[in-house]
Amino acid sequence: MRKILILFLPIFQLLACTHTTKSEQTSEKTISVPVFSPDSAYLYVKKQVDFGARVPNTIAHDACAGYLVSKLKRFGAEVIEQKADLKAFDGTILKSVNIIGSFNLKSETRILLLSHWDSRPWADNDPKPENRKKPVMAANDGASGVGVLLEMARLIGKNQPEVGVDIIFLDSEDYGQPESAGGGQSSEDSWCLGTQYWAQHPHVPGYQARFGILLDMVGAPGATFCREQASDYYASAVVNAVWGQAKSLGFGQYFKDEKGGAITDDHIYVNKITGIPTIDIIHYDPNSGSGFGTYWHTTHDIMDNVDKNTLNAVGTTLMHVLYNEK
Ligand code: AHN
Ligand code: ZN
Repeated sequence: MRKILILFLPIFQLLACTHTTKSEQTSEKTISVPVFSPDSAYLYVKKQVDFGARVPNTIAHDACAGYLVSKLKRFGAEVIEQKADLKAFDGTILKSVNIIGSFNLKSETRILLLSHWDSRPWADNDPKPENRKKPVMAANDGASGVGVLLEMARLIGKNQPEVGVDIIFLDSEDYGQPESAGGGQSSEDSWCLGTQYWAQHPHVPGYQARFGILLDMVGAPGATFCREQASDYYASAVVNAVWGQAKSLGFGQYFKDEKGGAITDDHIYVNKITGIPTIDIIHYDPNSGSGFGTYWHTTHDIMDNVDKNTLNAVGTTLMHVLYNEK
């Protein structure tokens, strides 16, 4: 019981206050939330895309890893590059690197922020068959979440929240077995290889965090984020806190208080293996064929599909969540 109280009390505290401005009055003191810059986040997304598709075992992938590491270091994070040779469903060995940036290591209270940074090697959902073996530029499906987290890292480095923060850019999420290759249920674990590795070999043995938040496809114009089902199963208090914060900031049109899909994504392995209650903020449109938008896993996942307003809704919401934690 004690453990549960420790885990959830701050989230309830956070739910108890509503705020729309930068400075927030609580019973104890004023909380100042640094202002998220959507322009800056957008540039961080574009910069990744400019390397080309960040498919494991390619030059663009290595170059982008170097960029992400140097950015986190420049923002003042302690950075660990967790390298691993991971075996894909087709036997390919993926030279993977999870990039971990930590702030305020003295704090035992940790918040975990996650996004995958790799690109899918095949645009297997492309309407044109001749495009289906081309890689995905992954502006939204990858770079958008990383761009939001880089902008958060920039702000955290200048003005730390009370809690410690670990940002992980996860590799080899999107090398999952194409549906055309068959495999059924057994292919589920072909996704999220970098996360599976990290959860089994955390950068700090026995690593724990108060909660985790995964960002996946958080840049599309007019994106909708529904309550993803595994997030609600493992971490409904975190979903409530984030969706509540978004609504009070005026971002309710993005964060829909509706049931979403049940999605195999990085948060599943974090929840199952580490026990850290972790949610997925993922664009989900129940009316589109795949649920993830028409550009998903096509050659059209390019910068045209990234909107500063959506990046801002997600980044601003998460800044308020983070700076209200004690
Ligand atoms: C599946 O397609 C099984 N899960 C979605 C995970 C994903 C892929 N997120 C981005 N790309
Ligand atoms: Zn993908």
